[in-house]
Amino acid sequence: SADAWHVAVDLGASGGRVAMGRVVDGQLDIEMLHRFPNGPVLVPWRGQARLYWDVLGLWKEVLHGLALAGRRAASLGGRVVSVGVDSWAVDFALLDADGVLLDGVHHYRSARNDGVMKRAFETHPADVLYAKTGVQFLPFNTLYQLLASKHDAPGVLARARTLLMVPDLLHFWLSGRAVCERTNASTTQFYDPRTRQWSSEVLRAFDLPEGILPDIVEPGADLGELLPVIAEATGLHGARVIAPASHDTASAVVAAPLTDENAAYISSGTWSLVGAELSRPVLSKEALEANFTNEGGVDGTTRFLKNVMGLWIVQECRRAWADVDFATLANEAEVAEGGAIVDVDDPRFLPPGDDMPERVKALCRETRQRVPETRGEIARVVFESLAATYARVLGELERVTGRTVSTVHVVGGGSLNRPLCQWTANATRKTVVAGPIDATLVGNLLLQARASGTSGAVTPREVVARTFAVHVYEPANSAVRA
Ligand code: LFR
Repeated sequence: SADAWHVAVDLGASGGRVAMGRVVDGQLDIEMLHRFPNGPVLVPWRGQARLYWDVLGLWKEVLHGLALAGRRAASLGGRVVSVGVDSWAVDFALLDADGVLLDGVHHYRSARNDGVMKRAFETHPADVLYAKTGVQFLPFNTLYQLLASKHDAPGVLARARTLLMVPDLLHFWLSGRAVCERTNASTTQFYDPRTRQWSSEVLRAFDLPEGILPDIVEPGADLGELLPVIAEATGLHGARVIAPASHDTASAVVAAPLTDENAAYISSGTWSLVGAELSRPVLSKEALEANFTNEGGVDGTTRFLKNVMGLWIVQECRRAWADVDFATLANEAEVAEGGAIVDVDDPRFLPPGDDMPERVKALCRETRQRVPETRGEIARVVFESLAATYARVLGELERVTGRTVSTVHVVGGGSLNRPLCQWTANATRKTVVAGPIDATLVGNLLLQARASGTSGAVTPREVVARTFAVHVYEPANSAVRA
């Protein structure tokens, strides 16, 4: 309905955004209100580097964005009816018995996770863990981070009474309700996708306290009105807090205009999440060997996907290159000499660092390929390597699920990258449909609209199809092959 606005807070690893949106005649109308940077903060621990998120700094920007939303909606003769937060996954806050934040929120790229997953496998074989959780093995899954926390600072976990994922923490500060939203809970690796509950077995096996895990709520859950102090501070009187699909990737999948069950998606941002929407989890030996994850989607669906390192490598290179913008880099890459393909998922790419261009060059050198020198050449190696990896992962997806992928939907910031989309079409030999760009925000807004009953009978994907134009890329002849 025309005067009811929803506010989405969308936190990404490199920046956050606050936007408001409403559904009018089956189309989404979005107003971008506030953008702010995000990134790791270095804090030493016993002389070693540790990375945190500036969670209070983010919260301050969120409050500012909410105040802007209230004023803007009023100036349009409307009002804000709901607020919801999505963010990256796996990271969490621990609260004590008084609901006070303990220790801050660690960044998933922090060195405190080094070696933890490998040690965990010594006592709990990977295949057993996969059979119980169906989660891709990544060294920063919440499970390993909790073990790292226990190792570094045992007092923290001992005092913890509540674990909240990042969006859950903000929902708690907005509404006073401490719950875990399902799509993000499913990334922890102590959630069982079959029972759809926390996995007592896994928690017990690692001697982790199940009592700190709150109730799981569905995406779309109404968490009540904004706390009076927050309504006062932001001017949003009467607005409700509605949990969207709080894992950003789950929101992006809501906004991917998939038309049939053979359509695949790539949610392309800091990470590239390559996968399909399934009606149930796949915990087979083949899925384990391909190291796919079974994350929870909306309406009981499974996000069967794989994390690929993504545009992170280029984001870090940009810092070394005086923050040259993505469009310039894409143009330079398009005309640069290419040909070298590196393993973008090499663990050496995981930590932040000003030497990211050097890391790309070193991998080319090690594999006896032409070493890129210019910005454009380095970016081209990364983009072509991403495209080759997408092709390989989609091939694995087809093998494990027995489906033949018809179309690949690229959503998120990477959908703007023309050469990357074309090289993806070439490498996968599939039609690539690019857009929408702001998929995480759009999915967040549309789930709030559906839950509040302001979008009428149209489904979120129908709204996306009616609202956003897409760009289609057909495979062309190219050197890039799977
Ligand atoms: C993407 C994302 C991925 C998750 C990674 C780390 O923004 O949420 O889905 O694996 O960040 O949390």
